Amino acid sequence: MSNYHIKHLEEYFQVYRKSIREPENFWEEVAEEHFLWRKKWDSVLDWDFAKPEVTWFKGAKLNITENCIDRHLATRANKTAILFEPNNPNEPSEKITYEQLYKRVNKFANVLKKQGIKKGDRVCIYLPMIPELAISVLACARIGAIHSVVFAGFSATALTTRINDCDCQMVITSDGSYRGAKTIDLKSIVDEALKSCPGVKTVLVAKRIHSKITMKTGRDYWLQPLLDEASSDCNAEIMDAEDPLFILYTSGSTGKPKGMVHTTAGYMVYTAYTFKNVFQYKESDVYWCTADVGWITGHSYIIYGPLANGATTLMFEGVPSYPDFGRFWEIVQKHKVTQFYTAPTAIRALAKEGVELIEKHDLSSLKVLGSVGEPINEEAWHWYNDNVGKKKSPIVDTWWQTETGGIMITPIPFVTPTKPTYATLPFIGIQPALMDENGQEIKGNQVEGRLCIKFPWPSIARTIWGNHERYRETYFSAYKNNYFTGDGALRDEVGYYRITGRVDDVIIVSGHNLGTAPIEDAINEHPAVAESAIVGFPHDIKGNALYGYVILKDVGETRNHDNLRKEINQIITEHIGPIAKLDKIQFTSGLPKTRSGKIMRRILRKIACKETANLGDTSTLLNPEVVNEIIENAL
Ligand code: 7RM
Repeated sequence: MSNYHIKHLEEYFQVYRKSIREPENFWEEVAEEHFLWRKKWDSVLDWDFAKPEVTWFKGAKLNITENCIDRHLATRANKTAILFEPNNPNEPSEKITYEQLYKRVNKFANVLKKQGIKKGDRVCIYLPMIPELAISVLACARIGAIHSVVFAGFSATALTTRINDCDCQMVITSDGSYRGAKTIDLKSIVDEALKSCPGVKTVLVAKRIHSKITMKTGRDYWLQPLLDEASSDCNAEIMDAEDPLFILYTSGSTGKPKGMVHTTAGYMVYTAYTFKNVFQYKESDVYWCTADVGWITGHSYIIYGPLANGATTLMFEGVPSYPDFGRFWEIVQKHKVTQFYTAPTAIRALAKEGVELIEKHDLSSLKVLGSVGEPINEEAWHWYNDNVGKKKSPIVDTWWQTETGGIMITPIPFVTPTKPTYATLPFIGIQPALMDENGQEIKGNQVEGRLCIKFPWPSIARTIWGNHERYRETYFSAYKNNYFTGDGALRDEVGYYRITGRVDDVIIVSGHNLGTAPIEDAINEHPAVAESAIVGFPHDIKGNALYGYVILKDVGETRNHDNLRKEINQIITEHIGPIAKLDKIQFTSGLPKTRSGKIMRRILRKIACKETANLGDTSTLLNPEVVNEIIENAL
């Protein structure tokens, strides 16, 4: 029996049980039946969470692009693989068929080779949401180079850190990007970043906005002329199952960003299998995920998962508000989108604009709605369900992480009955556990705890680039023999999960994970700042916004505080990017600290959230008097 496509609840339970009782047999069958292997594996799974070490399909040989492109040519050569919708609605959309994708990826792969890129080399991709982004990702995979996509909203400093951390030899970028009514000068951000990246030998530049930019001789090349000369045949590099496919950076609660390493075979099998089931993808569907490829959602569910299933995946360059807040609905109507996958922050922003813009468009093609990135609040869930889904299209609230590679807890549409704000049941093969403060598993239903995963799944990140010890410490040290997610969750009376949010110092703002430490480090670079602490507070649209408490070096600082606030946000923009700007900045003479010198963020969080009635235990504070001062001046 093929378990590739689950259609009923009993089937879900049956397949789930099998995937837990006989995980190796289960994943072996999925891998065997649905993918193209150059050589089969010697063993399905080897693992030890104590080390930690996980390998799937050891000894197998394959290339993921043969699975995402070549094998579809026999039956889907003229089917649209990538449907590109530009920022400007008056510019035509572009359909790239599987056959065209094959040629364009091969040409690009040959350009990479000609520039000296080999298997195992790292290539940084810093591009807007244009076809070249997906094509360059696939071109790297074609020749076995490890791509490291950096979201094009990150600043030059953030780009420098990411390029240097994994020693990228090449950067692929564009002359600029369109974002709504704005244009962004990407190339000069790259130029700035590369001042401190001695390892980068080559920059390939795609033309998008036709702006005048400076090209550094011997380093920078326009992409198009190189593609024009390149052959459209390029043999796929035969990769080992566990060869790294990509690195993707995610912020941690402390220190520099973590370069999560995903490998080839397990990642492919899991993203393909989840895509098929979580979106109930059918051959003629048009699937649209609004994420940026700069995030894991774009890697797994714009590129690899959909293409591994021979799907049509829509790539949108623009923003939900341009030319107006009806743009998403206009696109759904224009392309008869069947699956629509977005983030709660976008849903809340759209809900605020009212339903008139929805009613002007025909959304009857929609079958499945998805949500990802942060907990979806009840109000947003109902608005999405009632107005976009017309109570007919199930919402799949998909919980997962950069580290998990693929969707972990989610309803299967038309299979799992949904429940507002609940991600519902673990996906096939996933074994969640809730833990108490003492590291013990909390069994039974109607309980709440810290969310762990007990058993490996094929797309778990294998390490942090260059720092395996940090990988162990971050994910495998808190709970013995478990992967710790950093999230809290509750399990209701029927066993459905609701993710309650981060339990560490990561704050999710508009669906972007932001660690507090790197933002504090940036603020502390301001010459007038002595110390700072960042917390999150609830925000109608962003989910959370950032509140900064700042101690100035000169307590009697006479300069205008509003100017200082602007300068602080400017520094944050330069170091991380505009997504990390603070909504509120309060200047204070001190921060509440424990005797061991730790800032008591719990108190600062309560003040920022205006929950000062009960501040909890403040007896261990070294300086309790500062709390009143902070409350009195709270913003
Ligand atoms: C896919 C992605 C991961 C963190 C994760 C959670 C939060 C993501 C949901 C969610 C509640 C969801 N990767 N998160 N999805 N919380 N419900 N459906 O977002 O690495 O960027 O973020 O996002 O806190 O740990 S990510």
